[in-house]
Amino acid sequence: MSCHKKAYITTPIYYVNDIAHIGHAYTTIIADTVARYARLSGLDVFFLTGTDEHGQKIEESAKVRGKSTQQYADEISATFRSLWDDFGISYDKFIRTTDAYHIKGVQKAFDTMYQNGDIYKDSYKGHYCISCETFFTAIQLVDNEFCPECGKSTVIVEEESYFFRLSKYQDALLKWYDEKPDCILPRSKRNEVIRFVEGGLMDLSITRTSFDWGVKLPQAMNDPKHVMYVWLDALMNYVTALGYGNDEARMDYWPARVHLIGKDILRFHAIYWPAFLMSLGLPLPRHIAAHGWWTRDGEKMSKSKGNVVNPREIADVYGLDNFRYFMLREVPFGGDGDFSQKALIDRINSDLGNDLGNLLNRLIGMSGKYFEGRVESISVATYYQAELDEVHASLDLLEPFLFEMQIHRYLEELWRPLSVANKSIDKYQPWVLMKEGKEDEAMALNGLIAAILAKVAVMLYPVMPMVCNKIAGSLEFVIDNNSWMALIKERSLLESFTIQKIEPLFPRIEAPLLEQIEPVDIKESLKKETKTDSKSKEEKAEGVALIGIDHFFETLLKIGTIVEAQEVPKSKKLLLLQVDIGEEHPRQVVAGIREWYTPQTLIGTQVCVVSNLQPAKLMGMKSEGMLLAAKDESGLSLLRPEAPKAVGTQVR
Ligand code: ME8
Repeated sequence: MSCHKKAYITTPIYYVNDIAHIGHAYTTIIADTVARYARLSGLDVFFLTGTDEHGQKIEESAKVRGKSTQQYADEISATFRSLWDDFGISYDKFIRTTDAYHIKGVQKAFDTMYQNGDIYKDSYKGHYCISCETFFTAIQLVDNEFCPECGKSTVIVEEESYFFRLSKYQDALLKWYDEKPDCILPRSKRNEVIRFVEGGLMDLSITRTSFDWGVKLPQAMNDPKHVMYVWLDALMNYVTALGYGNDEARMDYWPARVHLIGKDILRFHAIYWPAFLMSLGLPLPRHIAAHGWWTRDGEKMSKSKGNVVNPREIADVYGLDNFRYFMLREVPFGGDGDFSQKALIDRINSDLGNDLGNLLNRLIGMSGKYFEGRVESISVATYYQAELDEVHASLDLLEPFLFEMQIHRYLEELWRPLSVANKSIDKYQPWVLMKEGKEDEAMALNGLIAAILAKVAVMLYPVMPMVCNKIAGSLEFVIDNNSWMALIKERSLLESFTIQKIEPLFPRIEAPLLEQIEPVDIKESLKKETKTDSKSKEEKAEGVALIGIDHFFETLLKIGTIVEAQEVPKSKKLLLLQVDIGEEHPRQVVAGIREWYTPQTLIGTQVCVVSNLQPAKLMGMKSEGMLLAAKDESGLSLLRPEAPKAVGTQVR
């Protein structure tokens, strides 16, 4: 270890009202990358993630699903945790705001703020958005009713409440932004925050009485009808995870090196959180880094559109490391990004396949052909000092990019050494060197390429850990703090070694591997459209397109019998079915029903099949039809004839 400086890195704690999507994965993967780099460089890292489980929104989500709030929170929290585990996220602690130590820590904080004169009781009347768990003033509302953040309807809430003296901290906050210009990253975002604070801060209502699912006030307050505002509860996780209010054992990790968040929650982190910390007498975090928003194929992701990108599905099909690389390389930190398979495939084929994977293949080829796989570095500096200098100049620039969250620039700069390597092969042409009897020069060229690949693998490891370990394995070294010191800081080359042949790392992808949006989501959106209306019949007739009978009969629905069923490997959602609909061969149907049916219970049963649908590919498998099904809160049911019907019978 070069030193034992501490680095505390956090993600937001995610609400348990939904399962993880690409946006959550993005924040977590950035944090994981920073944590991995910090460890590699010898820092003593503590990396925190977790789930945010209190508040009215979650109480309501549980109710809708007919579950107890705790049971519901347990289930969804576990899905986040297992996704991060499956993704190899290197977190040191996973906090849940329903954990007893957290609750105790939040109560301690409330008590301290109260003792410091920063909390007082009053009554509150305001427009409240349950979805955002935020009060708004009348002028902030859209059309006098709707939430300016999410567009949903707000409700008027009048209740007794405790308030935090946020207004008292206005000047201190402005001073902080001024003195620490990189406290908010990217720096452009800092101006937004400053403008907001300069506009004047109102005291903040920090308790609620209208629901129960939250942290109670400390016993000493003797006011049992209040629960704490979910953001006070949630933000405190960053210190309760270190033992604040309990054994305080890990409080020496505080202050955080960086809180990674999305831009949607910047205000809470850049205004409320430092004000709370000042009230508690704790130091302020070094950076609050807010990234931008992901859309899909140019559209906002939403469940009703059925276009939410499932990170597990993408990682399964395209490779986790490739997905990580894509997300971090594709958008400048702070900017919005668009997810499309095309953009992902381009990155894999071009940056990864052509520039990186191919270079390793070339080295394996050259060293195998001329030197039986031996690679020696002794004469590299003799022949290729200029190339080495260029490579090291690039590598020296990298670390600050990473710690300032300019990860796209980090990756961009990291590709320069690869380009030096690829160009050197073209320029010095080892086959010509060999022909001219300059074996020493050719060997040194291989040594140069190997050194560049090794250095790039070390620095790329935080972004693509599995791939880089494979590259290191092929070059017979191990990526750790020692090799980071030697190859990056001390500019060493590799020792002599025999290269290990490995399979190509990035096989070329010719066409999108996923072709269809999950049918379940489409039904979900139809269900929503029909549910939300309290409108008159006329309005309804206008809103829903009526179709003629001929139009309906364009859809050929047929009764089929499932003759074979099996699970689709690596997919939690899909089953692969063969359905006999009275044709010469059964139809192959890939159906997103695995959560509700096992293959054994399906074989021999009848279903209703859309038989004239254009074939689609799902997880690389052809699907030649779709099953009709209905899904509500209690699950999904296939539609079947009431009594058995001959296969191929038309449904009309
Ligand atoms: O806000 N693009 O939790 P949350 C990019 N519990 N990032 C996205 C995204 C998208 N489309 N959608 C979500 C909360 N995110 C609170 C946090 S912290 C003390 C409490 C990411 O489940 C992004 O990081 O709504 C955003 O900040 C976070 O998910 C919000 O997650």
